Amino acid sequence: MVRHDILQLLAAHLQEYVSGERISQQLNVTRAAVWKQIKVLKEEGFEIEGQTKNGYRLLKMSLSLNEWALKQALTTTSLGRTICLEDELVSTNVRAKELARQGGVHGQIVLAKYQSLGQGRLQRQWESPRGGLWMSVVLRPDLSLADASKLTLAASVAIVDALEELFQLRIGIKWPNDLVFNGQKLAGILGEVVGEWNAVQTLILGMGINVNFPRERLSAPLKATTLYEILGYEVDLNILAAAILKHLEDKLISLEKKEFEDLRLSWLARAVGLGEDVRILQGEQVLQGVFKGISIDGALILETKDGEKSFSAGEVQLRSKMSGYF
Ligand code: BT5
Repeated sequence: MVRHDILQLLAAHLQEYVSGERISQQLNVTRAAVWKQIKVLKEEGFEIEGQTKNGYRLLKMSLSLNEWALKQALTTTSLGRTICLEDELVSTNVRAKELARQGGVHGQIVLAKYQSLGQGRLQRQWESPRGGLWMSVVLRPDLSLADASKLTLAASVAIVDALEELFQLRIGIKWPNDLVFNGQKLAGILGEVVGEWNAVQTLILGMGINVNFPRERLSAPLKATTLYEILGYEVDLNILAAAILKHLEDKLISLEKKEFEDLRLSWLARAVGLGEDVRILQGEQVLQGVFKGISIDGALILETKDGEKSFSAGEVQLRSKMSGYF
């Protein structure tokens, strides 16, 4: 893609002028075509100065999603090596499922700058304004069905690790996979199996993180926050996506080697409400007990007055005291 080639050239000479003539000769396109692509890059958020005499100078990379910038940031071997980035999609999970059915490769990712109908679990909606990281990964892991369910836990920990690594933030995990900061939801995960439940070959892991936008872009009743609210500045979505994918890939490799203990411990270290009195909603039923931990297969362990019980994700909802049990 000519636009990416121009970017490559400018980035190789960051802060320096590269003449329009040189770009057009090197890439074998007209000066007018160069000018047109530079204009698009500026619209995408790249700060590029243009001078008739000296040419173009890249002053600052864009913070918004860009395929070329994401590829530069990636340090993975399988995840994110094939990228589908759209300006707008109904839902990245929906597109990822389509791609998976058409034979999409393991590790392929789907991103959208805006989702018109982002999905949460159980037919709930996920609000997805511009500036967020809305990403789905197509996974064809070498895992059994039971182990595949651990991938949503792996995704939670991967996001938490990436946020800590990049911004020294400590994010809590509310079982099974809500990421929260001061009791407000920052990110959510939607894992879906493509095809038959008893023959998992493909899993779609959708991750939604509220990043570069103010809280007001989300509807008022939500107990939600954004990274922008927490940090007070905007961050590079490409670097964030790449960091998450790297952490996720490492965890996936451990799971494929049947190593779950590290993941379970990392998850527990961040768990909200651990050791506390919680309520579990199972349809209409409410159970009370102490949140003891998670089992080897990722189920929540509750100590009730009738003894220990375990619940798998999807089946129940957790309500902690901190969130006023709701
Ligand atoms: C989730 O569902 O938390 C999973 C969200 C997954 C979203 C990603 S984005 C990329 C990929 N493509 C998709 O279409 N989806 C995935 P759940 O636990 O059911 O939470 C949904 C509930 O969170 C909603 O009912 C709202 O109450 C609340 N909510 C909706 N949008 C939110 C937002 N942006 N931030 C915080 N809370 C939100």
